[in-house]
Amino acid sequence: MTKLFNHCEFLISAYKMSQLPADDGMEIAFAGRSNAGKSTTINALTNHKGLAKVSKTPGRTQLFNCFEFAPGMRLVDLPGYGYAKVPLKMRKYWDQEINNYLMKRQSLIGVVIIQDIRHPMKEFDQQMITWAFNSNIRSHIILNKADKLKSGQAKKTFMQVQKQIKTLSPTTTCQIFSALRKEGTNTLSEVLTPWFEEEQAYLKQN
Ligand SMILES: Nc1nc2c(ncn2[C@@H]2O[C@H](COP(=O)(O)OP(=O)(O)O)[C@@H](O)[C@H]2O)c(=O)[nH]1
Ligand SMILES: [Mg+2]
Repeated sequence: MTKLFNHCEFLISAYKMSQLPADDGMEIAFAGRSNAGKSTTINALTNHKGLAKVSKTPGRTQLFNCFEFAPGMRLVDLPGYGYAKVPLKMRKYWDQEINNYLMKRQSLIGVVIIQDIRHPMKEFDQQMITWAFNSNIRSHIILNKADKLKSGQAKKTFMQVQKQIKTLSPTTTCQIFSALRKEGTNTLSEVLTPWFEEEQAYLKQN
């Protein structure tokens, strides 16, 4: 197994799209509701405990946090979507900013959608899956915090979610995950590595 993500460095925290790194190369975005575990997942994947800031206060890290693991290859920790406890004005700003990012970012090659396995497939998650499919962007779902459930229960949810995904997007993949215990990181890496490889091969041909 190649360890593509093991030398990942923090690049920049952007408050707006214009502050993001130049829109070339390729990047994968980590999306999901606030507190689902986006930052913890990036830390588990990159094997770097303090890389992405894990927040004790949900909804606080409203920034695009960018990390680079090879020249021009980035992971982006998106702001949590639609968190109810931040002021409405701020929420609207961020929802709009995330939409902008998704619509305009040329270097975006895929999205990882992080969900709390105890609260899967909320409206935003479904929208993201459908949007990714319609936009020809790869997508992978992480059912995080599996350590909070008995394994039978986790598997049951996994099966149900898989069925539901199929109705929205036949290409979207899904896995059980625990960022806390780093369970599922190899699988995640095995899913994401070919995304970059495919894209590189495609870019070389064109
Ligand atoms: N039990 C458990 N807690 C987790 C897991 N992943 C993240 N958390 C906790 O959930 C909270 C939110 O995590 P964070 O990564 O900041 O979520 P984000 O807002 O999506 O970036 C933190 O208290 C984490 O420690 C997990 O796999 N299991
Ligand atoms: Mg975070």
